[in-house]
Amino acid sequence: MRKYIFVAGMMVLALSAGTMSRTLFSDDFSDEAASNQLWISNVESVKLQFSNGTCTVTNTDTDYSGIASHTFSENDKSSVFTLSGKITLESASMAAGFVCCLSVSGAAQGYYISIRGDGMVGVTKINSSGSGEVVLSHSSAYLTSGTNELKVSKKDDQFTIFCNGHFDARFTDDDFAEGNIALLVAPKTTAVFDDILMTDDFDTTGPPTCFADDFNDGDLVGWSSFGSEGVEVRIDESTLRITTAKEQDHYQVVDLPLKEFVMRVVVSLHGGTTQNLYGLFICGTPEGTATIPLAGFGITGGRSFAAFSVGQTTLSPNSHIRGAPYVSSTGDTTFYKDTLEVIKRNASGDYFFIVNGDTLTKFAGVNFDVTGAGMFCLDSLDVVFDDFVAAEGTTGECPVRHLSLSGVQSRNLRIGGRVDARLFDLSGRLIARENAVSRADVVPGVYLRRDAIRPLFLINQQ
Ligand SMILES: [Ca+2]
Ligand SMILES: [Ca+2]
Repeated sequence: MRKYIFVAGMMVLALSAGTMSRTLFSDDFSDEAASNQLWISNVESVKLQFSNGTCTVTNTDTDYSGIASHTFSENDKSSVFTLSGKITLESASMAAGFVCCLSVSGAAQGYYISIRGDGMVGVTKINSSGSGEVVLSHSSAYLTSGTNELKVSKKDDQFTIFCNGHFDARFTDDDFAEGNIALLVAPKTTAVFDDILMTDDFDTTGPPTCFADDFNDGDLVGWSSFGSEGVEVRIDESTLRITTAKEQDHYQVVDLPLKEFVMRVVVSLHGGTTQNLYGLFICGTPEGTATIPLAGFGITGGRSFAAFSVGQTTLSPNSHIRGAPYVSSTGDTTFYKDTLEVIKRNASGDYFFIVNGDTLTKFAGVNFDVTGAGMFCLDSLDVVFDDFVAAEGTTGECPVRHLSLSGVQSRNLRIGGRVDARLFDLSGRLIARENAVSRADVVPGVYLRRDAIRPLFLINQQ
């Protein structure tokens, strides 16, 4: 027995030695005088204050982001690294983060990676002339309104961003291989930093391959949504309840790349019309257009179904569907449950729509790469969803997401033509909300246009 334990212990040691990383830099701000020597601000508008084991950085400039940088000696610079830290923002409009691969001779060139109080994540590359190029900017389902951990990992031209330990985004760029680091604060921002850590390893974690939610823990971490404003979406008795009014629709979506997959949900219609569809959908990422490519697999309370792309809906009746509640002659109401499944078995094949174990149809009308999946609900419906899973592969199995991030709200994004005019300036400020805006309404320049799932297009206006 003793021998066995010894051998097992040796194995653990060997394993951990293989994955050991070297710390290139760390500051938990527990020693104020030491921290004071590690960071430097070169502009009057950026002030650092060390207290309570944290570092508060305030940028009073109204137009420019500011940095407090740390300079490495040449030997300590690494082109492979993982940089992380905790950031607390005072308000939703503020933004802060890190600069990596920073060079401060001339303009402060490098990669500016930030999170904003309303859940946006952004990366801007600043070159030696000081001009910026937006690399990405989108909404993360894993940011909270409190303290967030932001992490960026780099190797060669590969960058991965994590929010609170969850994969958020990847980008590639090889302009700046290595450099210094900095704490980044947007204009008019106060941010509290803590536990800054930089190691010399690369985190190879990629996008998730599955997502499951039983809606038992009362929040919607990991979900985003789009559709109409004002839809009632809530956790109700360990289920997700969506109630739409007239002319409202709702799409509850998880950012998940899928090729061959199984998706499933249990759904129960509790009220509303028996004519309108609810069920599962998949979507892609729009390229240069305002419309999110989307395919739905839904049923109605009147026991019909449809597999459809936008604008091509035909309902077919099917008696395997249970549908709307039944009210007996004595006034007792029976609520039914329908299990909906969408299965895609190979990369070029059809999508099978299965209800309560019976394949109702196969659908071939999907001509986009699937980057999101979830549940939808058209207008005038009261629908209860439970036990959602979407998983790459053939098993349809995935651990229920056991995330609990206080303060996370399901983010309400917008779909379709209405998204088109959502223009942001380079610091991420919304400058046009509705589609009433025309190109003539904004001054020439570079803007961001955000779509609902994985935003962002650079628009060069003439
Ligand atoms: Ca600390
Ligand atoms: Ca449940």
